[in-house]
Amino acid sequence: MDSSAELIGTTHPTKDRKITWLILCIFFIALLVAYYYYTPKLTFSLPNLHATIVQNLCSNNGTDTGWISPSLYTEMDSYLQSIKLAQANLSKILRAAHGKYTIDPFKRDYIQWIKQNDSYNYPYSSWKCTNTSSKDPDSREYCTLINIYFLSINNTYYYYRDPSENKANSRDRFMGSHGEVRINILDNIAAIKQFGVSAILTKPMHVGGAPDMNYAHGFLERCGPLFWVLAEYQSHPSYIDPSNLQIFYSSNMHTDHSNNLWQSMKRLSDGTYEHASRWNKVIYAMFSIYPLLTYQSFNKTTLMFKHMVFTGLPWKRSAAWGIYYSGERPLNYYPFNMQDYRRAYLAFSEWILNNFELPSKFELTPIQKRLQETRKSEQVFICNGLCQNQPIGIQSKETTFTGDWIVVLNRAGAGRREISNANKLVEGLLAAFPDQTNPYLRVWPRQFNFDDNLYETARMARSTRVLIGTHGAGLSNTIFMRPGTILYEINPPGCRMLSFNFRRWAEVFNLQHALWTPGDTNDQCSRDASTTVRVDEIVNDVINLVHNENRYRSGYLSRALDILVKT
Ligand SMILES: *[C@@H]1O[C@H](CO)[C@@H](O)[C@H](O)[C@H]1NC(C)=O
Ligand SMILES: *[C@@H]1O[C@H](CO)[C@@H](O)[C@H](O)[C@H]1NC(C)=O
Ligand SMILES: *[C@@H]1O[C@H](CO)[C@@H](O)[C@H](O)[C@H]1NC(C)=O
Ligand SMILES: *[C@@H]1O[C@H](CO)[C@@H](O)[C@H](O)[C@H]1NC(C)=O
Ligand SMILES: *[C@@H]1O[C@H](CO)[C@@H](O)[C@H](O)[C@H]1NC(C)=O
Ligand SMILES: CC(=O)N[C@H]1CO[C@H](CO)[C@@H](O)[C@@H]1O
Repeated sequence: MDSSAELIGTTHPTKDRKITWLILCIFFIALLVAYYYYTPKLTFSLPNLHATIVQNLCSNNGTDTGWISPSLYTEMDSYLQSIKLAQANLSKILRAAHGKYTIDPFKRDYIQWIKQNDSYNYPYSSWKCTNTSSKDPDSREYCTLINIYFLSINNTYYYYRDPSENKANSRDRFMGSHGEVRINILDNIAAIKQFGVSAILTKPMHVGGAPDMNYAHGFLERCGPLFWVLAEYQSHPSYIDPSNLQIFYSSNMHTDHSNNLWQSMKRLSDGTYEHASRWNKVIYAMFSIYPLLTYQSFNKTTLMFKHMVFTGLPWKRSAAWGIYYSGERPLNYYPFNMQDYRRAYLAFSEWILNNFELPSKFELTPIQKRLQETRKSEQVFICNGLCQNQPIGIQSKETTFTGDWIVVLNRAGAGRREISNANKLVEGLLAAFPDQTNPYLRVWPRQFNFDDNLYETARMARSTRVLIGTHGAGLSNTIFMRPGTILYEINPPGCRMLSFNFRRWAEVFNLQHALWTPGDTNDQCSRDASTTVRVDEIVNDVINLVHNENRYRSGYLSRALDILVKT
């Protein structure tokens, strides 16, 4: 039976029914009005877009959950709390705030002087190696050696063997991050005694070769694995305690990168060294609060290293070289599984962001938090080509890297690997994403290039949602982009295969990857050539990718967080 008929009853059926309907209608209208006025509104308002055709990104038809799923938001929050706790008491010399950073003086208590007249009893040496998860013999283990003597006059290391040590277990070769290091075994210390030990280096000393000055190789393939293995060595998988580590470049720094190495290093009056390049200098200050030493730091004296740390060859741990690349890089393996790489580079990038006091990849901006708390999706207006392509709002002269950006990365004027019509591409994107006041996603209003200021670079990349750029070292900065954001790679005609490299990095960094390249497989690839892009194709791709980012966001972030905290 119809329940309304039952309610209405039996007297004066027609008139009563009309009145009842009227009352019900008024009641519902009142409800609607009340709802309209009393529902809390977001305090930012969206522009009035009469007469323009726009796509409203991600209207989820009332099933909004916020910027990401509520459960993930909670998980991310507890991750952030735990990191804060774990790292609260680490001593550091890097200070960052309000868009600037400074490096405090290095600590000096790494060296203990021995007076020649002191009776010094020469302790025995020892060694211990621990296997890593790599199966490659050259990076299978990291080793700690205790009490190693060093004649800096001729750059020779000595292991003073305890008579009780099993000679069959003795070892005189260890793999450093730059190659093999030979340690001479001594059963009689007289050879050292004649010179006399003048100082003891008390901190664990990582022994390695020269840094690679190429940003992609140096930053991703040297520093990345260095972070990874030192964090493992110190048993804190997501950070390094810089008060418990010093770095020493052995004589291999001479041969590692031809003769020009010393140009990138500056010798200070006390024999310690400093990196000349900004990015190396600042990353060094994250690794250690003690000064950088080389085999030329010791004025030809004899010393003892209390702890030396050998970490195996780092490029055997690099995630990049999955295919044999025309003989230039004959490194055709991935010794670890993908999850290990994802975890290692995620931890590396989080560690750098944290050192710079920049927001973690798992931290929402204030405006994203507001969306989260009010359970609204962001709204980004996309002009699909039919609307008047007028930028809305003031054309941003933004130079603070705080929003979320679509960025065209280009080395304008460099003469190699350029996008020749990058300005047209920026204009096309501005027309498609016309709202320059949108607090969620905007187009960086001109071409962008990174420089060697790692702080600014990390800040900008952390705020980039879509990075469009040609194959090159600048794409290394995608390491700072949030999981699920997009690397849009552009390669010159015929150079589709070049993408193997940054495509692989994008996978390692938990990003989405897209590729645009003109021409076909018969074109000769000239990898430094300029590329003229078809703007409408790229703009269309970007519109789709921005939709995808929104759809996949919770999934990517949640996987990344699982990798980081549950392994
Ligand atoms: C940090 O240091 C403070 C003061 O010494 C101490 O109370 C606190 O427990 C330490 N926190 C951690 C996480 O070690
Ligand atoms: C070491 O001791 C000798 C004799 O006691 C003394 O003549 C000499 O000056 C001392 N050397 C140093 C460096 O203190
Ligand atoms: C490390 O692995 C190698 C090769 O699998 C093995 O021979 C060696 O005993 C292992 N060392 C340790 C300390 O587990
Ligand atoms: C370094 O000097 C010591 C002491 O004179 C000598 O025994 C050793 O053979 C030298 N090492 C090299 C590699 O020349
Ligand atoms: C080397 O010489 C410099 C300058 O005299 C001095 O400051 C430094 O302590 C010396 N280092 C060693 C290890 O003797
Ligand atoms: C019921 C409802 O509001 N449906 C809308 C859901 O979103 C799509 C795409 O924005 C609209 O086309 C539907 O009308």
